[in-house]
Amino acid sequence: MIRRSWAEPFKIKMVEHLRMTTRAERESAIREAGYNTFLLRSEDVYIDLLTDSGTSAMSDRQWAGMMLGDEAYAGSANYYRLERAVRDVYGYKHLIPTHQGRGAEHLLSRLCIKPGQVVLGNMYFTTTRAHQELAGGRFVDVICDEANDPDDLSPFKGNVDIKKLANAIESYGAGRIAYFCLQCNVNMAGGQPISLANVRAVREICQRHDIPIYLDATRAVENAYFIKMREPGQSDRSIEDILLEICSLTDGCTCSAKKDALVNIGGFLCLNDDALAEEARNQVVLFEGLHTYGGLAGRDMEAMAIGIRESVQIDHIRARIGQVEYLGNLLIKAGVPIVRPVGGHGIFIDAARFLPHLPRDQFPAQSLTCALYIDSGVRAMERGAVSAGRDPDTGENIFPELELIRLTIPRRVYTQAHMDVTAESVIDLRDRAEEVVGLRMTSEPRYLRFFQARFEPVEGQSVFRRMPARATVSP
Ligand code: PLI
Repeated sequence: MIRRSWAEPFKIKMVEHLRMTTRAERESAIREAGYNTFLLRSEDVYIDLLTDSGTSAMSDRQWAGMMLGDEAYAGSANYYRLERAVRDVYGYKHLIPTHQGRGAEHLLSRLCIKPGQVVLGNMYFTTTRAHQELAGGRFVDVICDEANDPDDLSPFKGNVDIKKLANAIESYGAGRIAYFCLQCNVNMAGGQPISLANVRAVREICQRHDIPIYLDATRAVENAYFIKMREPGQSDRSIEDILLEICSLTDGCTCSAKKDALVNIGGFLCLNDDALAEEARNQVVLFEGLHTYGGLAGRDMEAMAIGIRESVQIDHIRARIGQVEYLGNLLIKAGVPIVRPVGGHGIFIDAARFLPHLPRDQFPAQSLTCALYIDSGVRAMERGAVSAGRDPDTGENIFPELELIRLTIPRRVYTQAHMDVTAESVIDLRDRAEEVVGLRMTSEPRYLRFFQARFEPVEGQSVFRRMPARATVSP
């Protein structure tokens, strides 16, 4: 049978113009931004692959829903529609809306972590771990070893290593473990999924030791798609069905609705336990807003309710992940070192291998994001030592096994031609990688330093050792 191509299940009704810049303008913009792509102005960016967070294009139905915002302070109709959508799609009993994912992480960490406790999980995420640490906890990683090998082709590299989990429970003692933090499509590992069989196994062992599991449901829909496509026995099930089963194996979730759920702002905490939910509803009023809006406008909740239902439609998810795969395949074909298999929300380039001449303490991934921006105006994100930050106990830099940059694909925003231009720029850079110099950090914020840290090249005035002689792909 001939395999047919996928195409987007939508057509474009409105466009947003992009400003074209010259290479000289980009050199100057990145210098002013302290060689940190987070500090660029978006008007200086051509193709913005910084993040898939809050950058989705909303549908006409979502925009129409915005007009149905009930902006009552208490008891907004949109809250109840959101509650129904979350119950239908994720299946949890109690919903506490928050302004975005980290609002939910803050609440969960305050509610469930006592100082000195540990949180186990399948790889850290930056904001999630920061809130666990602020609450006095420490994160312990029990992800499988395959997650740290960009070339390992295992289909579920987000899986928990059950042996590591059992060892951690034995060495810390169940009483010292606040909960298990279960990541889906593990972001820092390259968007790698976890299998349903693995979630069931984690549930079984945690239940035996009375350890609750809280899901980070931020990209759980995309994870459910990988389960359908890759896990034996799952191909006939719907995304909705698989997602409901994942959630049913956990005690609640935090979620950034800015990803899967196709909105520009929003998040939520879900809990099954009545008493814990009551406490969360009480505390949310201190930090986010009343428990029926959690920092969101009524219109935001309406857009989220609609986005949640759109997110599980198979045509949408197939095209979304298909586009990521398309870019990944262009780079794989050209021999660019990326994390494989291609994950759900972006392409992760192995910067340590891309720039092997740069030592880790010169932040090769950070340098590569700058070089890419200068070359073509494509904005990527560092996901290596800068993101990993410092050990909260020793203050030493953490050098994670993976030193990556992420080309993150916003949902329903860019075309295949944008992917082609991006791939051409990456491939061109790979061919003159030795021209890229390292960076030193000149200013380091205390929390989540990757957002606001500033850098300078270790030599010269640019991340390029010398201006390339040949023409580039300036858009
Ligand atoms: O950015 P928030 O506060 O809505 O969500 C935080 C958050 C929680 N979990 C996971 C897995 C995330 O990826 C996440 C945010 N991610 C961002 C901003 C990203 O660029 O990946």
